[in-house]
Amino acid sequence: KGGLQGVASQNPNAGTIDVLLQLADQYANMGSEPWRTTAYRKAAGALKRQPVKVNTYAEAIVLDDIGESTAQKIEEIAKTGRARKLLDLQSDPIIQLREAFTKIYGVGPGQAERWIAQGYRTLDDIREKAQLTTNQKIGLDHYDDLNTRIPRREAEALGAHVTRAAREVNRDVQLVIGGSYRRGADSSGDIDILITRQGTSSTGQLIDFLDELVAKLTNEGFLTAALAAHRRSHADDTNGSKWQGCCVLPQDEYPGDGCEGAATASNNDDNHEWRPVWRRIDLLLVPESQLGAALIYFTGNDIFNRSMRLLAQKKGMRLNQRGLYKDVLRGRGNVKITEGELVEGEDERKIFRHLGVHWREPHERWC
Ligand code: DCP
Ligand code: MG
Ligand code: MN
Repeated sequence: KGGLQGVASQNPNAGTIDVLLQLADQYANMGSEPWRTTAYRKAAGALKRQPVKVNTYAEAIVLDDIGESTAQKIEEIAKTGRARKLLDLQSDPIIQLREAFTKIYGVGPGQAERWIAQGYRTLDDIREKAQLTTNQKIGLDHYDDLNTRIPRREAEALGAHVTRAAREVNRDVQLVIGGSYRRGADSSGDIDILITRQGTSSTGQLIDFLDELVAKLTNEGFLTAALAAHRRSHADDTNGSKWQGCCVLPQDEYPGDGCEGAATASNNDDNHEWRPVWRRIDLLLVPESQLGAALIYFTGNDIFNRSMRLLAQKKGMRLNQRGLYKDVLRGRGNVKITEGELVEGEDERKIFRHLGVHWREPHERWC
């Protein structure tokens, strides 16, 4: 992650936001002090909403979502163009190593830490000596590709390819590209595709379709690997309704013309020779009755989602990727006892309305 992620570069705080997001990413990789990641991301969101440049501690501290230490950072970045803390973190060799290891798909901060403790110092050490899961092997074999962001035009073409294939399997399915793409990002880390069909009320009604679609796309070479689903929190359990893997856009479908388009789109290769670029893809089955809630969840971003769930909780309701529920019985420690009664699942706008918040277009949901 990191970088400007779709922040219009004419935003007066774009430079500060970029440094704050890099700090957030650093702390995310470190695994310790996770609240700092949240704090920096929220502060970046607060700055994004400002029409003028925030230059001083005093100007920053009065904004929602910005605390003392972050306000100090904002003044430092606005004045010097950088944050000392970030430079310190970036120049620490162990931190660099941790970052290099966690950039392997399927490797979290804990795994990276263990490998460092075992004395591994390079990706080659990992390749030769570490015990790797299937996902980690794929992540290591396609390290550069999977760490390159997908330009918006390529994401569009990937979505079009999957949509075409899906329609060939079943004319009645509808596909929506969600995730950062739906929020309008210039580039995405992966591509998230929601798949639904009119009249469906459970993912079971779509499973056969998914099997057929995955088989078709695999046979034609578009899908290049299936990733083992990682364990999710039980609250999020999607029970086989999510398929995660890798894909490659065929050369002649790259936006632009032929080889040149492909080379620019994948931003490597000086000699303009085409080579397949592996991308991460998530296919998400969504029954029509849950489409609105799923659209909210899979559009994100994750911080926007968290605040929507919190808001629901404050109003005695519960929001998850299946719907908005009321009369949820909670016991000690806010543990939910009953699922509650479904208020709305199908219509995204109605969910906003029931929560009493004004509608926010996907591109306004950066936090
Ligand atoms: N999501 C969430 N909480 C998480 C992970 C994901 O709420 N811990 C939701 C919000 C995300 C969406 O799922 O927007 C898709 O997840 P991605 O990891 O694909 O994130 P994005 O698509 O937003 O960004 P990227 O460009 O990195 O893929
Ligand atoms: Mg995504
Ligand atoms: Mn995803």
